[in-house]
Amino acid sequence: MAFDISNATATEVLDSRGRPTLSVVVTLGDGTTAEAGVPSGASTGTREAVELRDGDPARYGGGGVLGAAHNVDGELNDLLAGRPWADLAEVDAAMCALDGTPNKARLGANAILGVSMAVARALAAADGVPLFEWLPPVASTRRLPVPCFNVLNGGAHAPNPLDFQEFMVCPLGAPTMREAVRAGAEVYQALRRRLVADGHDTGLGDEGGFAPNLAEPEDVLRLIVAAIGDAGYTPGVDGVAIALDPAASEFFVDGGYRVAGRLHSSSEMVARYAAMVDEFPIWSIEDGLGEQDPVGWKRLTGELGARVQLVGDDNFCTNPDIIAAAIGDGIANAALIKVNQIGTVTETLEAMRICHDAGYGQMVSHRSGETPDTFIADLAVATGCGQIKSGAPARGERVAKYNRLIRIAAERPGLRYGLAE
Ligand code: 2PG
Ligand code: MG
Repeated sequence: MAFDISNATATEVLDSRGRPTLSVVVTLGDGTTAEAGVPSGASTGTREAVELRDGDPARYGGGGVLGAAHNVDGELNDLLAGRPWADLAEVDAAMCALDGTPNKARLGANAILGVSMAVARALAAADGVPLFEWLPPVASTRRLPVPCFNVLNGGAHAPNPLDFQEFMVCPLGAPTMREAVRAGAEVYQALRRRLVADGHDTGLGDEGGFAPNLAEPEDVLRLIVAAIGDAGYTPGVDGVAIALDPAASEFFVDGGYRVAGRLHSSSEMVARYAAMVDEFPIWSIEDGLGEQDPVGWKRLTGELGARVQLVGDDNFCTNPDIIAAAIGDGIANAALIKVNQIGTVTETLEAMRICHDAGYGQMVSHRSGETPDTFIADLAVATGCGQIKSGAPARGERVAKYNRLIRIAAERPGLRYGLAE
C-alpha cells in the first residue's frame, strides 16, 4: 500500500566508542514515527559504502557527522516528503539515485541508511507488526539465529598485542535462544575467571570482549576451550563451538600476514588455519585472509571450505555485485551482512538473497561502533539466516540485540532456533 513521509530528520549523537553517529527520525503521513541509530566500523573494507564525516579537526578529530545530518534534513527530506511511495525499495532506490555515486559518497551511506532503517521501522509500526515479521523473508522460514559472542578482542578493536580481531563462542548445540544466550554469558564469565586466575588483565575491547596481553591466537583458543568446559558445556558443534574473525586485511603487510611479529605467506597462513581447525572446535572463519589477496582466498576456500564456514567481510562489503562475482569465482562459502557496508535495507536484503540462492551462509553483523538500536536482531530473524554476531554478552549496545532476540523468542514460541538448514 502506498504511503507518505511527512518528515525525515537526523541528529548527531554518540556511538558506543564515543564517536559521532546519526540518529534518524522519520515521520509518516499518518503520524507514525520511528528512530534508527546508525552503526559504524573500525576495520572497514575499502569498497564499503562511504560513511560521510565532516573532516573538521576542531570537532571530534574530524569525525563529526553534521554534514550527513544536514543531508537528511535537507536533500533527503525534500526528496521524501510530500509524494506517495509504493514501498521501501522505491524509497531506497530514489535515495541512491539522488546521491548519484556508486558508493553513496555524496550524501553519505550513514545518512541514507539511517533513513532506510527508520522508514522500515515506521512502516512496520504503521502496519502494527513487529519488524521481524514486516521485513521480507529470505530463507523459507523465519528463525532465531545462533548468536556468535565475541568474548575476546584484538586487532583494531583493542590496544593489546593480539593481531586476530575476534574470538567468538557460538552455542550451536543450544536447544533454544534463551539457553544460547545463557551459554554465551556463562562462558564469558568463566573466561573472566580463567583470565584472573592466570594473572591477565580483564579490560575490554570495543565489542565488550576481554583484551588481555596475549599475542598468539592458539593461546587464546586454549583459554576459550577451557572456559567452555569450566562453564559446563561441550566444546564443539554439539555444544559451544568457536568462530574467528582475524580481520586479516588489517595485518596484511609487506605482501604477507604478520601474526605476533612473524610474517606468514598466504599459504602459510592457510596452513596455520588448517592446524587450528584440527586442534580446536572452530566451525567458522571470517576474513581469514585479506581483501588484498583473492588468490589466497581461493586457496583457503579449496583447502578448508568443506570443513568450516568461510565468511567474506572486508572483501564482500555486503555488496550484491561483489558477492555475486565472488560466488562465481568460488571464493568463501558465506558472507558477513552489515547494513552500513552497503547503505540501504533493500540492498542488504538483495545481498542476502544472492547468498541464499547460491547456498552461501549469511551472518548478520553489528559494527564495532554501535548504538542500542536492535534492527539487526529483527533482520536476522526475518531473513531466517540462522546466524548473528553482536559482540560480547556484555555492554549495553551489544546486549540490546541479544535481549531483543530473547524477547522475540518469548513472543513467538513457535520460532525455531539454530543455523539455517
Ligand atoms: C568486523 C566488524 C564487526 P568493524 O570486522 O566484522 O565485528 O568490525 O565494525 O570494526 O568493521
Ligand atoms: Mg569482520
